[in-house]
Order: sequence, then C-alpha cells, then structure tokens
Amino acid sequence: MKNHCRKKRVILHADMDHFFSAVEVRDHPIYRGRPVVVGADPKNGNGRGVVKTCNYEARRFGIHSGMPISKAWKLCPEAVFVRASYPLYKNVSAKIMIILRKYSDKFQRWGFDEAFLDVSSKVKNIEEATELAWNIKHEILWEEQITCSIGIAPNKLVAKIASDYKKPDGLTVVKEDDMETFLAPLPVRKMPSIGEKTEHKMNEMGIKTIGDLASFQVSLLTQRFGIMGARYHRYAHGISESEVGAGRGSRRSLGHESTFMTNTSDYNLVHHRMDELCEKVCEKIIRRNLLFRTVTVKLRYGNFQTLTCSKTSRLFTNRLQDLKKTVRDLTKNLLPGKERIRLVGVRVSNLKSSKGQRALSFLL
Ligand code: TTP
Ligand code: MG
Repeated sequence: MKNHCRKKRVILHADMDHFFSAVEVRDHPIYRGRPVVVGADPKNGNGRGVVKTCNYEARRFGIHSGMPISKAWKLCPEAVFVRASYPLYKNVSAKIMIILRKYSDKFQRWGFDEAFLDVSSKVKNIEEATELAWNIKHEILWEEQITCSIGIAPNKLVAKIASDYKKPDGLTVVKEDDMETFLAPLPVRKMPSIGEKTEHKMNEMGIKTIGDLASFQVSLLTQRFGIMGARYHRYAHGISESEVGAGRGSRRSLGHESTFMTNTSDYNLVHHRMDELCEKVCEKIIRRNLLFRTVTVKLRYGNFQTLTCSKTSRLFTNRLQDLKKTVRDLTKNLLPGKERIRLVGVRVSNLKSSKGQRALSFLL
C-alpha cells in the first residue's frame, strides 16, 4: 500500500565546480585567473584525445568536456593545458566524500564529484537546510580549497537540477510549492535522464522546455518513448520518489577510451584495441567487486562523427568473455563506416555490487 502521508523530505545535492581543473588550479596558484583545460596533450592544435573538463574561464571560449583537444586549442591557444592526474583527483574526491558523509548517514555518492544527502531528520525547516548547505560549502572550501554548488529540494531529481542552476559556487533552494515553476522554463536537456538524442526527438515534437513536457499529452509521450515517456512526464512535474542510497550504486558507469595514433580503417586493429579496453574495464570491475548489465561501444570517425551502440543483458556479469563478445557484436553493428576511425571506447553501466556472490575470475 502506498504511504500517502509520507513525511516531506529535504534532499541536498552537492556537485564540485569544474572538479579536475579546480584541483589543478588549487595546486598551481600560477594558473589562477587563466583558462585551464584538463585532457590530452594539444600538441599545438595537432593533438588527439579530448577535454576531460575545463575551468569557467576556459568555458567562456566555448571549450567544454568531451570536445576534441585540438578544437579546444584552436579556441584558446593561450590556455593552460594539463594532463589528467587521476590518482590525485581520486584522493581529493575521497576526502570530500568524508566531509559530506558527516552531514547525514543517508548519503549516496554519485560519480567522482557529486553526492546526495537526505537531511530530513537533521533539519526542522528549509532555513536550517540552507544553513547546513552553507556549512558544507565552507568546510569543503576550508579543507580542500574547492568550491561546489548545492541544490536543495524535496527530492533527488529536483535537487540535482537545482545544484546545476547556479554554477560555480551556487546554492539553489527549491521549495515543494515552487518545483513546477522552477522547472518549467528550463530546457528539457536539464533533466538528468534526457540526453542529446532524446532532446532532439522532443524538440521535433515541439517540446523545448520542461514546462512544454509537463503539459504534453502523456499518451503521446508513451507512444514515442515507451515507459520512459510516462516517467519523463512525471519528472517534468517534479515527481520523483527515489530514495537517497537506493537504486543504482555509487558509480554510474565505468569505461575506457583510446585514440589511435593515426585514423585507421584496419578493423583488426579496431577489434584488437577494443579487446584491450575490455580487459582494462573488466579488471576494474572485478577489483571493485561489481557486476554490469549494460555495455556501450563508442566509435568516433575522422570527421568527429561519434556513434554509440548499447546492449543491456538480462543477467549481471563480470566475465571478460561476455564483455568481449558483446563489444565485438556491437562494434560489428557500427562497422563499416565511410570514414577512418579516430577513437574507440567501451563503457559498462547498470552496475551492482557483487559482494556475496563469487566474483568470476578475470581470466575466464
Ligand atoms: P562534472 O561534474 O560533470 O563536471 P565538472 O565538475 O568538471 O564541472 P561542473 O562545474 O559543471 O560540475 O564531472 C566531474 C569530473 O568528471 C570532471 O571534472 C572531469 C570528469 N569528467 C570526465 O572525465 N569526462 C566527462 O565527459 C565529464 C563530463 C566529466
Ligand atoms: Mg562537477
């Protein structure tokens, strides 16, 4: 039976600002005030690979995550370009999570630099929640010299959208009665589960804002997007019941990418590189006691057209042979293309802990 008199929740979502580049600027004060781009070596505009992230100074030049590093260099050659130092970011991330976790035991880490906290039992009203958020911001700044943006709302969905609303160093509070008004003018892409392709389909249907989505006929949405259609409609009204710490694990996905030294149409080489990526991914999956259900393959062509293809299996696995087979099948779906291949990637998602189940050997 549904509990209709459920207590109002207060959910906080914290997201570090330009995380990797923030750590770089902190550790190299000489970078302060300059555009900083973290990613591959730009090699004077001839570099390969992509931007992992960049600071807000660099974003003013149009640089963003996922952009080819050569393009970033062309947009702003005077920026500071640094290679990513994952062990350092992991270390800072762990320290930040320790700080955040102190503020509520109902805690859920989300990726490298984000977390949800259910603070319903810690605060009496929204004013106290706001004060708590300021304390968190100050503590992270004091301890780690990093700013973050925080969203507070009655559920995880709206708290996440709110943390992104005023970045960097923002704090956005959305009260229950203001949720729909807050969401309505935002572009549909601001909705966490709506990616580029869904956004495009929605725009074609005349749905530009979350308000448009909220007033769209739900049956038409279901026709176009299946069960997700009804879910998008509920989300657009700010309805989301997901609990902090429930559902998916702390990590959304895990993957590796590799850019070829020169673009290639040698498909044996492509499959070989994919196999190597599978080995790296599987090794990490097993080391972290995880299982996966969804596999995504990515191919980027010489003209930067990027294709992805995914498959979700019925059963969870951590077996290298399963991953390699799925990746090979998905890659075949995407080949042959007209252009030579520049980059390949393998990503697994829909993760869950394998604790309690025997982890199958990496060598199987
Ligand atoms: P995000 O929180 O998405 O981005 P960000 O912290 O750099 O910037 P924002 O101020 O908008 O929150 O991602 C966190 C880190 O994850 C980011 O610093 C770098 C890494 N990352 C990648 O490696 N590849 C990617 O495509 C993205 C989006 C992030
Ligand atoms: Mg961030």
